[in-house]
Amino acid sequence: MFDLNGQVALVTGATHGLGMAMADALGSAGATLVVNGRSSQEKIDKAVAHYRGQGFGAHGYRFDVTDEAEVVDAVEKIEREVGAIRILINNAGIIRRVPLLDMPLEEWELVLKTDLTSAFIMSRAVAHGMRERGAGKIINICSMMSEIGRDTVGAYAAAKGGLKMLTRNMATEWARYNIQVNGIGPGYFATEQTAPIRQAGHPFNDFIISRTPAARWGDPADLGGTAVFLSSAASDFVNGQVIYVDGGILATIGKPANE
Ligand code: GCO
Repeated sequence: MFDLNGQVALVTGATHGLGMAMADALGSAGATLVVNGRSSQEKIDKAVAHYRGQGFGAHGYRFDVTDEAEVVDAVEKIEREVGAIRILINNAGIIRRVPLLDMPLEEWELVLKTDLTSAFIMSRAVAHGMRERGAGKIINICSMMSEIGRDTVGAYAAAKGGLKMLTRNMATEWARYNIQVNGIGPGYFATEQTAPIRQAGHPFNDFIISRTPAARWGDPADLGGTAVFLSSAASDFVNGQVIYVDGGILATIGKPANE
């Protein structure tokens, strides 16, 4: 039930980080991978070589997930050149750590467009074909910030909170077409995005370790199993759920520093 052989999986933002880790897991389960990047063809080519180096079928396409015309063209090209997209993981995203009182409107709009509107654009572009074929899997990469906030990530939290509700509404409208739409909410993972707050001795690093019951940062490979589950027949009756892969941080208020 976890076999993805013969299925085409489009993972956005999979030239590095969590997207690459999830794509690796889907490739290991047999999926043919399609990865995208926005800017650097070199990065895309390097990522495709990484996947092909593991024996996975892999193809790279350069397009901007926030540009609907580019997305519609890319989906049409992918489905003509590689095959029908059965699995979409909306992973591409950015973060800007700026207090709300200081955040320029342009920055706010960039985060919302990249982290939330892109999922609407991408999912709608692939869902038409999934509805016609009577099957599909869409996974939106949410965040712990879909549930809680913290200083300086207000735009990101608003986008990720919206993405959780968009996931539920996509599930509401598309489950009848046998399209399962769900989310994954990563906790704190060791990636490029969190590198600035993971520096040894950085107060945030110590804080996260103390607030996480598993007492460690997530390893991107920790997301693979959940990504395969939500991409496979094992989740055919799962709709509108966000699975938090967070080491338990959302389950607890934490404990006093001296305990
Ligand atoms: C931050 C982090 C978080 C993580 C992740 C948590 O600045 O607090 O970047 O936002 O990236 O999204 O789920």
